[in-house]
Amino acid sequence: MFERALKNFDIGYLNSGAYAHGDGWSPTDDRIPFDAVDPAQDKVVTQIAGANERDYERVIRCAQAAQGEWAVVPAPRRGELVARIGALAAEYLDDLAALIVLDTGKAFGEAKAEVREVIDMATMAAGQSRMMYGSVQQSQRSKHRMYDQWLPLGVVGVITAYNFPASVWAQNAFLAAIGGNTVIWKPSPKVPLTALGLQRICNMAMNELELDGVFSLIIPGDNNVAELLVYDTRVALVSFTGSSTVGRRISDVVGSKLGRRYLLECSGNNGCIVDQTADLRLAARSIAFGAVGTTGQRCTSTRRVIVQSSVAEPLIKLLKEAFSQIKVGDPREEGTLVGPLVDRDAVLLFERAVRDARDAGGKVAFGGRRIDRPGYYVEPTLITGLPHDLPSVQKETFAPIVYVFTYDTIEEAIQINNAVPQGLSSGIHSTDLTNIELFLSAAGSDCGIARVNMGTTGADIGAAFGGEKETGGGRTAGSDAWKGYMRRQSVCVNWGGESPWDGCIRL
Ligand code: UN1
Repeated sequence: MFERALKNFDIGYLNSGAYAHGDGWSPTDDRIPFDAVDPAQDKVVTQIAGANERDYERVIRCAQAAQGEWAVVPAPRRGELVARIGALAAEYLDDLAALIVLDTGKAFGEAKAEVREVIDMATMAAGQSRMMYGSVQQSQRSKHRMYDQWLPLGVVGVITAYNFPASVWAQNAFLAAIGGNTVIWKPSPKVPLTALGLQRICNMAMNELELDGVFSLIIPGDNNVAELLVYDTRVALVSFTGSSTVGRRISDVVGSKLGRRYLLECSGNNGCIVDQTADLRLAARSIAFGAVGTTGQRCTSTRRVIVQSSVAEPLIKLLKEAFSQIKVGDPREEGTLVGPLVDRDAVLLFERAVRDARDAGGKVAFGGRRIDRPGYYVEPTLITGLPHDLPSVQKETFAPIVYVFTYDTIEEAIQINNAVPQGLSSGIHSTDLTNIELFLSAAGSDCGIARVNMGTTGADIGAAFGGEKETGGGRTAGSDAWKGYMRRQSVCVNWGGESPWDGCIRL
């Protein structure tokens, strides 16, 4: 299946790392190649000729030239292009999922779910393309009509992380495209295969519909070329998914030029409160998957369980039971729920977080070790007995580690939930209406996402996705997130043939 996926997407031994529509794929010679590594086996799958500065220049020029034409294509027709990409993603679902597995090592079922998210995003964006409404306002002037309209921004740069190599691009790129923007994608070089596959699908759709230059790709092996996109004033909006450290730099650089925009979806550090009225089995199931799904490498992963003291013991017991059922292994093997971490560095960060916890007096209640086999495997890990304000708990470690804290009052639980610099996702497991409503009130969770009796991961694309504080404040995906990719214009039309100056100016 993996061989077939590579073949179907024309992925060979050395692959071009840049595509500009109208100009095609960049040459591979004279570029510094880098490896595409399968983390499940620690094996090189193929190589990418890292895009260089000249490639970037070609890509931005083509994207800019195409944008003028794309902006005046009727929005529903733009939606048709996105819908076609969605239909092709459905046709190539297994192949795309195979590329995601090769890139990330996530379980095949999870990879397929990610492709489905791409398809769903396409369906939603295509529908949205007919519903980019602006409101009508009441003018105080006689015979004047006043309304909002939404117009394209220009070229949009989309920088994505390794953990969701397909869906995060779709969340951004499809909304940007229906909004009349052309899109340059800069994926993480850790996951180049999925990007190559999706670009080929975009090319098929663009050729079929004769709508050129909307989606292009740049995969540099080093950050200097990626920085060009961030500094380039020809790029109107930079949407970035990744760490808060990089997000902060992007906000500094992009924000320093007034008129340029950024949309940030950075680190999470997500808490899940479990009170004494909760269905503990349901809580344990959703916490377990929230902690270990995608090997804990989601910005929405459940990292902190905040449990009422009286139910801490039974919940920890259930969590251990759940963790012991989770099959960690090669994503190709039947029944694997958790694959490897993305690379060796990620394993070192996991080990450091466990060491920090032990040094601070924490108890490793489950897991805590790397697994001795080729590839970057670690055990799902449960840690208890730490103070919630420990520095290593305050930062995001992309690994399947969950910390358990206890509390006495619900106010205390909410305070612990909010006492981290990040503000992406949060949850409460409870059957007490007052506790639930307090958690959802202005005195409750300070995060962009609040979940009741469910896990912190697995965002529904129909909702806006993103978070507060160091998560960066951006929103992608559903609800009215499309507005973030457009500019608002307040229009006023005088249709009466009179002006307020008629009394003093006679012409
Ligand atoms: C991310 O982890 O960077 O809802 C974003 C979820 C995923 C998150 C993707 N769609 O858990």
